[in-house]
Amino acid sequence: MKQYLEYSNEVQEAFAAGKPVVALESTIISHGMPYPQNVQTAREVEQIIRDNGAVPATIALIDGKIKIGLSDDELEMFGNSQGVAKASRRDLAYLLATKQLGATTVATTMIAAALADIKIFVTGGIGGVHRGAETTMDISADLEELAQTDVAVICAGAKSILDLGLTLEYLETNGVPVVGYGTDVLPAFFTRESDFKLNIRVDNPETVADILRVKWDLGLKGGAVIANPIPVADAMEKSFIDGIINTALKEAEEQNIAGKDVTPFMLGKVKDLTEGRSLEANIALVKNNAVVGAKIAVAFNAK
Ligand code: PSU
Ligand code: MN
Repeated sequence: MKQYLEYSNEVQEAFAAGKPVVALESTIISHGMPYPQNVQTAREVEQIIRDNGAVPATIALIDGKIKIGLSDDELEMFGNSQGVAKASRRDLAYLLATKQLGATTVATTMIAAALADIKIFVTGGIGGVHRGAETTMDISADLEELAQTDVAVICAGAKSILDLGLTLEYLETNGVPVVGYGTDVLPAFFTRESDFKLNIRVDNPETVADILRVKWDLGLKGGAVIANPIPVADAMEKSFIDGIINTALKEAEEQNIAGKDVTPFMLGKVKDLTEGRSLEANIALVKNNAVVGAKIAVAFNAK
């Protein structure tokens, strides 16, 4: 297995020194944001993680290897490449065997992090159960991964392009803890709140680390969702973003968008329809998650 993993110098040194490491995904770079904001944001997020006492490991598939940490040149090349494949669990072996550039989703980043023994992973939002899933069966592989792979995902909840209620039901069925970080309700990515109450609220990184430790000590397989609301100053108006999402959903249906293209299509449409405001919110919430994720990694590492 080790032959497929390649570590950056920084990550290697972090492991040798026993420092906490935080995984970062790369679909957000290739499919979630346009160049050059994607590379700039990725760099800034990495620096925030360093500033908060942990070491960043951005994960991507390059030349037949699962990269655990990218060099500056690799990040630039990756963020500026056209046609990077979106790599979910099903695509991983194919993309490595054929040495293609692959962007890791939440699911695949969790797989890679677990292989590298990284327990804490920061991103923007997770995939989930799509609206209309009762007929399309479109349920993100992210949820199945959370059910089985021991990595905690710090995110700003999930976008209401999804059916948030069904997403929570799915996570509950699969025994995945959803921790509200300083919130009693599931955050909805662009907004701090949704109609869905959570049953775990934690207000500090140490308690999150304690929960993760106990869960995995008990052999309770699977991940956890740490849902951290977007900062107040960056949050969008609920009625505004709901309207945009409904328009985007209609367009996706009219254009028969399906399968792995649904989420990137929706993300792109929402960005266009908000004239870039959603991109700013997206960048702000990922940075906010990086602060919290690094603190959780530090606390987890101290146990
Ligand atoms: N949601 C976001 N931003 C993202 C994604 C989801 O708000 O960038 C990306 C993540 O990489 C996530 C993937 O793992 O989309 C989910 O894709 P799908 O719904 O096809 O499983
Ligand atoms: Mn899907």
